Amino acid sequence: MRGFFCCLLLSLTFLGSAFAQDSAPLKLWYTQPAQKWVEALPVGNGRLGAMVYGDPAEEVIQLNENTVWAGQPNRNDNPQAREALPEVRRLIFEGNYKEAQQLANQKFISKTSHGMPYETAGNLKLSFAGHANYTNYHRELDLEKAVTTSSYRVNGVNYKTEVLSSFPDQVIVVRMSADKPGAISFSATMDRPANAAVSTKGSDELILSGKSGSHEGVEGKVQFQAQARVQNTGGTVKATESSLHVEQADEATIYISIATNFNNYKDISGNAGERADAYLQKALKKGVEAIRKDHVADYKQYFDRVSLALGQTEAVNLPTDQRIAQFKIGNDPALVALYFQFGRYLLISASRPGGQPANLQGIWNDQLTPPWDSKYTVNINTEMNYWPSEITNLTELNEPLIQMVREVSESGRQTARDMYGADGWMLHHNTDIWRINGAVDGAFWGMWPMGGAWLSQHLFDKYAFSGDREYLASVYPILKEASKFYLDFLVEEPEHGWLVVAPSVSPENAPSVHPESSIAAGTTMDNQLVFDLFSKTIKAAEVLKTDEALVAEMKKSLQRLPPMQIGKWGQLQEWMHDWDSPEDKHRHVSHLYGLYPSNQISPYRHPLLFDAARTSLLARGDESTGWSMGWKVNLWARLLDGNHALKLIEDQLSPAGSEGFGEGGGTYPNLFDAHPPFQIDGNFGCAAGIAEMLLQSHDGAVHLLPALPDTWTKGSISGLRARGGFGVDIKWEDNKPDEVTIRSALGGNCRIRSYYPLSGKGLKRAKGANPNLFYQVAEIKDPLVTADADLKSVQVRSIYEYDLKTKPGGVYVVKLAK
Ligand code: FUC
Repeated sequence: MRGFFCCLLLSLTFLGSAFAQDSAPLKLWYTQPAQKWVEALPVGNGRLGAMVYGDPAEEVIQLNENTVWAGQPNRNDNPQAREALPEVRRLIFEGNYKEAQQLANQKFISKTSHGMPYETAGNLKLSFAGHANYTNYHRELDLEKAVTTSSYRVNGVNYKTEVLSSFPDQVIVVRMSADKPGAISFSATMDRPANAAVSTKGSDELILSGKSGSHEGVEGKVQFQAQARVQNTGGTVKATESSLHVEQADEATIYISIATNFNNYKDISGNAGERADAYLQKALKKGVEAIRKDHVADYKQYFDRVSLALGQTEAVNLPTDQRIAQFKIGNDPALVALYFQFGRYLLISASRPGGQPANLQGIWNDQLTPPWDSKYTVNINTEMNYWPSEITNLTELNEPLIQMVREVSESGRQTARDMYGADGWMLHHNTDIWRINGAVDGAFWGMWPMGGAWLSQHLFDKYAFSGDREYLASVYPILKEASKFYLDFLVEEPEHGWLVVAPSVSPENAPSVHPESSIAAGTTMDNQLVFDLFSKTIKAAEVLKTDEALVAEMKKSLQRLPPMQIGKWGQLQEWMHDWDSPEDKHRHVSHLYGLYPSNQISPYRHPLLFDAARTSLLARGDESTGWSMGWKVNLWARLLDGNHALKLIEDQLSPAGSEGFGEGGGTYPNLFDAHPPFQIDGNFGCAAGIAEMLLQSHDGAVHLLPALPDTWTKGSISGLRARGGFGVDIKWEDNKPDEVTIRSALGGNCRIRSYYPLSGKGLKRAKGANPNLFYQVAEIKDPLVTADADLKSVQVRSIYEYDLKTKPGGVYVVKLAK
């Protein structure tokens, strides 16, 4: 076996040098049914999710509906915080971090709930008697259609099952066919780990009804109903009390409709049964053919916007699980392209307008109490879920996130007032479907008042890519009120007189000088977040010509924020004091927020900070949790080091070691990211990072192929988006941009940055500052450098910069100068 494996690897390595044609279908496929949940294949329409096992004899289709959450509308602010705030600050400023943390645990952390879990809706189970021995098995997820198929042969008959989750029709459809009439016989039932009962209606419908669980003293009051109706051609269908029996049908389709009583985070007075029924009746009338056709068209309008080719080797002929197994040691660039597109697939399938944003597991969860409740952790994870949305051309899918931010901005006013005596709104490090804003889990993790600041960045960034003023006006009040919170909450620290956030933490990390307490003031990430929030709010106010007095106040505060600091080993300091240890391997790299997703650290404008950020990231190391590696792909892309970014992709695309909790992330056979266990953020983070290696637009110019790995010599990407309304396609050869197409939606100057000289109609050498307002970069303060800092100096590649005047709707082609 071992010999065979080595042999296979050798041949793959050899073939890798000559790329075959780039026409491998975008499919995940396998030669055996799923045995575990992380082998099953996900489908989703934003609201309804299913994990399809593809088992010929005992099929399981695990179901989700994204409003099935434990509990009911509730709040978890701890108003004792307000009185304790001055004392906690005093303790921090005196250096009594342990006591400060103890006090925060007593007075700030929620005394009620710590957030409700997202729950599975249940399972549809299908039994096919006599199908245990099958041949010719194949199972796949087609990313170009968003349909799973399993096919196999039993007793000379070829069977096929397709599953999809339709957004236009709001149902999941399971369609079974065979190449011989009367060959389809099975029984069907539904179940759930708890709190539900299955019954039948008529001869052909299963109904699973239940109520969500109670948790941490909050009674579960979400009612849900899942209906599964069989429609068969030929044969018969009969019902018992809790199951259906189909005999000798030619074809059978199961329409699955699920709904709850959830109206919004304050209101659960809807009628689950009526809703589920309405979707079902509509779908039945429409029929499976039309549902499938509309589903594929609806899905493709998003998916087809971007294509990526990195070249392919013989490895594309292997099943996906085997490709993952040998990715790190073989040569399979097409798996990177597949993983990138799978990330886009997951966002289209988990986040649709009108629904909930993708949670820690997107919408896919088979448990009642999943890891971290599968809620919204906003000190990195929720934001990471949306990193691909703009650059990979899926801007509409931000809507559920924006709506959630709108809602936590309403609910968080009370938190700002009751806990901190402050104006505006705020959020700590977690929220859930009830839009809780209180501090949870313990002060070490939860004493972080920055959730509002980080989430607000996404609201502005959507504008930065689209230039849509009407949209900006619609979210401006949220930015403004988030800023008002910090205007009230910032406090002068005694050493330098800087305005800082206190109490807070540098997410989930404590310095080695006092490892048991993370509580701090003026952490680097907090400073960067407040800088960005104020800068973006000011920009928005100026675009909208409003709030002059507020703008002036924010500008004043900006001057008083701490600068970034470079510490003794040349690192970017994570804390206000030089506490960093080069041995610290913590998964969070919060102080590097300024490098990515923010743009406060530029290779060309701030070489000292750029070097310091690099020193910090090198010390942190590569291998970590899935999401941490996804972040590091982006960070190495921003450090313009494509080879190191690819090394991180290799680490991330290695088989996940275990299903337990741990720091050793990787990828499961179904391409789901492993924290471990499964957490979807790493999928999204890495997909965004792959795009970031090919195109960047945060640093005053559209940078072509900023971090292309040496081994990706030839390839193409089309449909990426850059700030200021530019669409960008790039073909490259010999690692150089060969042909670049720019589509301008808004017009304006397009400044193009490249490591190689370019030519094209209208292309001029760049002069002075970029006049395009979307490319103005907020000025940061010069960093403070420790006197005896061990500074490293990194050579950054020299660049060519060009200006191209564009018109709205114009298309421009630029080529490598020959
Ligand atoms: C943060 C991370 C953990 C995990 C959790 C959901 O707390 O530190 O690694 O991802 O969120």
